[in-house]
Amino acid sequence: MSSSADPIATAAAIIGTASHITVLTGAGVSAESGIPTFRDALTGLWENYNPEQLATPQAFADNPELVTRWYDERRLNVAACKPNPAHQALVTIEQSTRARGATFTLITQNVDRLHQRAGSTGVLELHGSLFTWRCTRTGNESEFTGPAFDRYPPVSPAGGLWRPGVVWFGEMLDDAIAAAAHKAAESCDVFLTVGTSAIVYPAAGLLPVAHANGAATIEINRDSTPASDRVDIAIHALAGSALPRIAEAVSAQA
Ligand code: BV8
Repeated sequence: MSSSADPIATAAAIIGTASHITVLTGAGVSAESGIPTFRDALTGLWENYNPEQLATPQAFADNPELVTRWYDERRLNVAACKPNPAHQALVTIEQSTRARGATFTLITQNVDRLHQRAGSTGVLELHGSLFTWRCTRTGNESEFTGPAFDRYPPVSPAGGLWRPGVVWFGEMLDDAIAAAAHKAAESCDVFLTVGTSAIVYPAAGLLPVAHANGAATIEINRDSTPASDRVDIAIHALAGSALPRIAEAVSAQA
């Protein structure tokens, strides 16, 4: 079902009266902050690599220097970027949802922490974060928000290697985070997906869970995706323009 009326107004009316809205974001929500999406062609040193070949345990085992250098460069790049109007609009929607006593859950596939820097709270990071690194020997995690490591691969105090605290392809998601995300998908009455190609699982399986439980489903994405013809409202637009319009309309309803 796609609304013939203005889909932004229709989406805002649905969001503004939700009792539990669950949002899933992907790399497209950070694109207007200057962060390349996951499947955009990589530039520079990485133009000869497919990110899905770098984001695996095997790649790290085969070439820990290359993989840790790639992740540390991404960490420094995103640290220099700023949240964009899409991130800020989601904070506005979160705050107005909570102000009327309704529930709001934000799930992200992104590893850039821009939602948190914009003011989102309780963010479920399905795929971890570029700022958390884990010792391969002890499993201990540490936050790194400073300058680049002084060598690659970085060595941990325990004599292991620091690996990025992200979920690689072929790795399981954190059980508690995956369970919380699944619960938020199955218990919401509105599911909004923003800026994701909807091809990475289990993240892409959340929208069908919400739909199966009767939630109204809304997609905001620049391009069409495998989810586009299954949602109630498909808005093909940039997140940085569609979300602020929705947030403004939702706030006007309050
Ligand atoms: C798992 C962290 C159980 C790392 C990421 C074979 C063997 C093993 C597993 C599999 C297999 N075949 C399939 C699988 C499952 C696999 C999977 O789904 N693969 C896909 C490619 C088919 N999943 C897994 O492996 C998961 N684990 O299944 O464990 C298991 C275990 C062992 C064996 C079997 C199963 C783990 C998945 C997590 C991988 N880690 N990231 C890192 O960041 O380096 S996923 C990676 O893709 C990023 O996190 C990214 O967020 C995510 C999804 O991508 P998107 O966010 O959607 O970004 P993308 O670029 O694709 O799309 C952006 C969209 O935005 C576009 O549509 C574009 O149009 C739009 N856009 C652009 N600009 C804008 C915009 N929209 C609006 N406004 C804009 N301005």
